[in-house]
Order: sequence, then structure tokens, then C-alpha cells
Amino acid sequence: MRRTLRAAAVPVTLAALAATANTAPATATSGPATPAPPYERVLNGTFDTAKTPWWSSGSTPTTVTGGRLCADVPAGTTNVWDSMIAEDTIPLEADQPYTLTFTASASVNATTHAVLQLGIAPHTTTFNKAIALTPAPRTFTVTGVSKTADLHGQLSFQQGGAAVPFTLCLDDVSLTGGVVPPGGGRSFGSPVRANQYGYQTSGPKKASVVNASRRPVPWRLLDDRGRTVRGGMTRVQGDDAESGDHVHIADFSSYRRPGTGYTLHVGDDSSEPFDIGADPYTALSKDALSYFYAARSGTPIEAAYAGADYARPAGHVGVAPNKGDTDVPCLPGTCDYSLDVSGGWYDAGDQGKYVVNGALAAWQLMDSYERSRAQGNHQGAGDGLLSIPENHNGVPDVLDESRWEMEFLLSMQVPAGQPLAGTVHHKIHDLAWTALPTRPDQDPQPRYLHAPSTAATLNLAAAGAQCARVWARYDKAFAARCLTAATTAWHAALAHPDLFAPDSDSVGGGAYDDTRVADEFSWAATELYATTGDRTYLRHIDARISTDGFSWRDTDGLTDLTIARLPGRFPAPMAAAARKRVTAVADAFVRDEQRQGYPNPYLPADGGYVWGSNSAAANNAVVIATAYDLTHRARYRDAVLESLDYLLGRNALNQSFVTGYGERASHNQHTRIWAHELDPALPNPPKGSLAGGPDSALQDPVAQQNLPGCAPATCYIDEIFAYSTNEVAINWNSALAWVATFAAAR
Ligand code: 9MR
Repeated sequence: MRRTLRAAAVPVTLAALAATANTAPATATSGPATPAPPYERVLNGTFDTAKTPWWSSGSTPTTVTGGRLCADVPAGTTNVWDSMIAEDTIPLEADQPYTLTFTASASVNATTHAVLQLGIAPHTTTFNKAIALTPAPRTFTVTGVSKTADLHGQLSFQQGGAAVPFTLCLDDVSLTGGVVPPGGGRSFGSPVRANQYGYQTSGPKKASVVNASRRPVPWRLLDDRGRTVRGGMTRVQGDDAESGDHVHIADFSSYRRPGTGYTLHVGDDSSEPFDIGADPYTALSKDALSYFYAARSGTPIEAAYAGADYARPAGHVGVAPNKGDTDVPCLPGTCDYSLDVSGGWYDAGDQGKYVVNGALAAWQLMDSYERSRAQGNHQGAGDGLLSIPENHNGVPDVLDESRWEMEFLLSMQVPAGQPLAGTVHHKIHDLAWTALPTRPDQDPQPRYLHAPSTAATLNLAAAGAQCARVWARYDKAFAARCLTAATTAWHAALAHPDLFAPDSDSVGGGAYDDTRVADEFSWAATELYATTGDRTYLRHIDARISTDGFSWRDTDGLTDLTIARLPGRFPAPMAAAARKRVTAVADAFVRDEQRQGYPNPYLPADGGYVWGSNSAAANNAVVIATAYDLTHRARYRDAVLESLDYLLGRNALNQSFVTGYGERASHNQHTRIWAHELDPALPNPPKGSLAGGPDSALQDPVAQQNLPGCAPATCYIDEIFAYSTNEVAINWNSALAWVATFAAAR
């Protein structure tokens, strides 16, 4: 139940909210003061078609009928909050009046309580008023003054303890108040934005500076003792469309003295501090890869490896209250067997496990290994580098870690003798969303296998073929298992090319829907050909990399990246063509990065940032890095390092998106495990966790409440319920790990 959520640390944005709330709203300089506009604080109070983001207690099912929200209220519950209809994450300002109006009726004369309070401890109340309902709809008004500034306001209608069951209908719910306009009151700190972690001694060193001047302005680099060690003039980059900022670039690349606590100054403004060092990225590579151990399912996370804060009992090993994952049935009506699908990594802030995303993340770790081996990079191909149970076992740690997922992926294949044998279940997850926080071993939800999909089947074929290749030298039996599963999956996909996971299947887990699988066919054929040399796969290899990049849904680019990684295994003309395309796309990404005020290699054609835009940035950096491997041209390597600058703070938000890396680093990511914002006894996500990043489509209520009107590059908030901008996810950390490992000097 939501009421168990606990106190939140006050995020920076709340401080901004409080500060803004204390200043009077803008008024005309003469004449009577203009009253603050009545800002609407409720999302979807008219219930025209949908009920989101409203929710109700399990006891109180609701439907939207005739443009109203109607609820079946049970009799005989104990507490008034045992029957609730509510909306969460309503921003409240301290000392501001709020006015609620709504229309309501009940099938019998009954009472509800209209309550505005914090949805998390200490549940500070703005108003709590008993409302007498009648069969005839009536309109009510309730007012109160908020005592606190908090993003976690909760408006609810509570009617537990009713003597007889009744139907309650609500409409035209409106809550107005506050002086901060929706999307206002945000502060991004200093206009001088640098990589808040560290620059490589030999690499580019630039900061982006928001400055209205049309002419260059002076900058100074200060060391940790406040001495100016270098100075220069900015270059005027100009108006930056994605952020709306007018940006200058300060370039101090020529400064090469290692040290800590440097700051870049323009006028009275200074950047967050940063280091300059020979190898800042070995640490990031290690931390980004260590994320996966902390996210493992099916095994206790041990303090000896993860640190005491991150230790937890094994999740989903068939021990109550868990109902998975050792014997998981199919969703009713889809099959009549059950599978042991324990293990793998939890996908993200939720505890679902999804084959398409898991295979991409595992592939990316294995690709990092293959790349590192080919390039002699110890960090990505060494044993004993990560703090995991399998270190010092003679196998590179990154392979050990990816195997944890591979074993799970193999277990998702439909067994021989069953209908659709050889295809792969799309996903396994909870029947309903659990509350935040929920530790994996405490998840009480039933879990189900969802129907097989062609996309999942081809993902297993691709990752399985790669698995066979990379494990051949370390564990022949495992390599053989991977290859058998991959070829079986391939043939099953050919036989069933149109099993599509629906986009509507997103309750209790993500949909990961994908109806275009030509790209997965090509990628799987590429991996299978690279491993086996069997020419029958060649005619299926037809996808190409493009400036759309790649993702769990669009894997076109992985065809060319694999060919470019392993040119000797492909016919020479294919290898030459792939190489040409990869470098051309990398050139475009470098151009995109350089023509923006902030060095993001992701510049979508429509200007909008997608859900998980940081992974798009990191994956585009992977393409640029691959161009470096193909050409050894320094400009590609420099562009990769600047992409890391973007992720680590040189951006429109002055925000490092990597936990533990920088003064203003994301740490309230959406996760049920490391939900420190909601329970101070829990840790923040582990160091090296990447947040999803700006998403200009505002796809969750927190984003809709707090980010309307945001410039695309600023549509981000470090708040735990903002899942569309601030989730952790395995495919995002795999991209970060790949890039950081590339950048690591060892
Ligand atoms: O990364 C996914 C993104 O591309 C989609 O737009 C989004 C909505 O479908 O889902 C994202 O994946 C989430 C998944 O559905 C459930 N687990 C958390 C994932 C990261 O937010």
C-alpha cells in the first residue's frame, strides 16, 4: 500500500520550489496587484477517457464510465483509508492556499473524505474534510494551506468503514493553488558546465558556458588552492536549440597537469570541481560494470562483493513471499507448462526480466569483451577486476557477469515437445506493479511467463551465437549449449516470423513491444555467421547502421557493428561496406555533437529526446568509438570523451547522470531496491548507475507535473517517481560500461 512509503530526502528541486514560493508572484508595477493565476495541480481530473494517473485501493475497483470515475466501495473495511481513490506526486508549496473542487455522487447517502496530504511520511495534511454524498451529483469545494513544500502531495478520496457497499462517482476534480507555474522554479546551478568527474590528461578538456554575450568572454582555470593556472577566451557557440541556451565553449585542452579540485571560472561563476588525470575512466568502467552484480536476481548479493549497503537476500528463488522464479507458469491461456527462469538481472527499477533488453545488455558486455580483446584493453578482458564471486576464476569478469544473464536467457526458450518449441518467451514479470520500495525477496506478486515473440527468439539467437564464440576458449560445453540454443531459436524464428509482443501488455512490467523484426533477423544472422561461417545465414544479413542509432527495439545497427568488429570473419566486400557505413554514421554523430552547445552525440531529427536518451547518447558514442577502432583517428576518440563529458555534467541541466560521479549527480533514480529517497535506511543506487535522462515526451506524472514547457535537453528530474526520465536499466548501464571501458586507458 502506498501509505507505507516513507520520508523523502528533500530534493534540490524542492528547495527551489520553496525559495520561489517565498517570493511574490510577478505583478504589474502600477495598479492593483494581479492575482496569481490559478494553476491547476491535478492531472486528468475530467476522466474523459482514462483514469491514469489516478489509482485506487485493491478493495475499490474503479472504471471510467460516461466521462466519470466510478468506484465500487466495499462495506466493512476498518480504516477510512482502506478504500481510497488517489492521485500522487502533486507538487505543493509551503504556506500556499489550495482549493479543491469536484463533483461527486453515491448510489446511497454516504461519506467520503477529501484529503490533501503528503503521500509519504510524515503525511503532512493540508486538508481532510468529510463530504456528505447523495445520489444526486453535487459540487463541493474544500480549501486549506499547505504547511510544506514537497513534490509528493497526494489528493485522495477516502471512504473506508462504510456500512453498506455503494458506488461512488467523481468528476471534474480540480486542485488549484501555488505560485510556481507548472514547469517553473527549477534551478540548474552555475552557468559554467563541466564534466564534474574528470578529464583525461591527454584528452579534450572543454566546458560549456551559458552566457548571453555575442562576443567571446574570458575564462580562468583554477587549481584546488584557488590559483589561476590557465586562462583564455571562450568561443561563441551560439543558440542551442535543444536547451534554449546561448552557449560559449571554454577550451582548456592544452592544460595537462594532473590534479584534483580544479574549477573553471567565467566572471563570478564557477563550475563544479573536477579532476584531471591519466586514467579517470578505469574507475567508471569498473563501477558501471559492477552495477550488474548488484542487479542480479536469484542469488544473495553479498557484502563481501557489493559492500554492506548493497547486500540483500536472494530475490525470486521460490521462497515466500516470492512466487517466482523457479517454477513460473505461463499467463493463463498461453501455455500449460512452467519453467525455472531464476537468475538473470532485474531489468531496471522494476523486477521484471525481459529477453529483448536482457539480450542487448548481455550482448553489449560480451561485445565490450570482444572489442577489448581485439584492442588489447585489459580493463574489458581481464579476470579479477570486478568484485564478483567469479573473479580470479580464469575467465574475464565481464564474461562471468554476462553469463549470469545468458543462463537466464537460455532458460526462457520454449522446451522441445511444446507448441512453438525453440521460440523464446518475451518476458517474465509481476502480475501487478509493486510499491516503491520493494526488495526483490519481498515481492509478493505472482509472476508469469508471457507469450513467446519472434523478437525475443532472435535476440537469443544473436546473443547465443556471440556467447558460443566468446566462451569457446573458456568453457566449451557452455559455448556448445549457447550455439545449440541459438540455432534452434533461429529456425524457430524462421518458422514463426510474426509473433509480436503487444504494446498493451504493460501492467506489472514493461511491454518491450516490437513489430518490426527484419532488423533482429539480420543481427541474429550476422552473429550466427560470425560464429559458424555457415553461408546460409549470409542472405539474411541486410540491415544497415543509420543515424537512428540502435536500441532494444531497433537493432539494425548491430549488424554493421558486429561485421566491423570481426571483419576477418566476413566476405571482404561486406566488411568494407560495413566499415564505410559505420564511419559515415560516426562522422554524422561527431558533427551532431560538435554543433550543439553541449556535447551530446544524440541529436534526434525531430528535436525530441526519447525515454532513455542517455542510452542513445552512450550507444551513439559506441558507434563513434568503433570508428576509432577502424581508423585510429584521434577525433573519434576525442568525441567519445566529450560524450562522457555530456553524461557527467557538461549539459543543459548541469547534471551528472551517473551516481557517485560529480557534485550534482543523479542519486534518486527510480528503483525499488535502492530507494533511499523514500527510506533513509536504504542506499542510493550504487556508484556508476546511469539515469535514463531527459525525455521530452513527459511520460510519467512527475514529469507532467514538474516539466511542462521544458526544452528537450532539460526534460529531466532526479526524483524517484519520475520513471520516464530517471530510471536505472541494464541496457543503459551496459552502454555506459562499454563507453567507459573504451575510454579507460588500461
Ligand atoms: O527503455 C524502454 C523505452 O525505450 C520505452 O520507451 C519505455 C516505454 O515502453 O520502456 C522502457 O523500458 C522500461 C520497461 O518497459 C520496463 N522496465 C523499465 C524500463 C526502463 O524504463
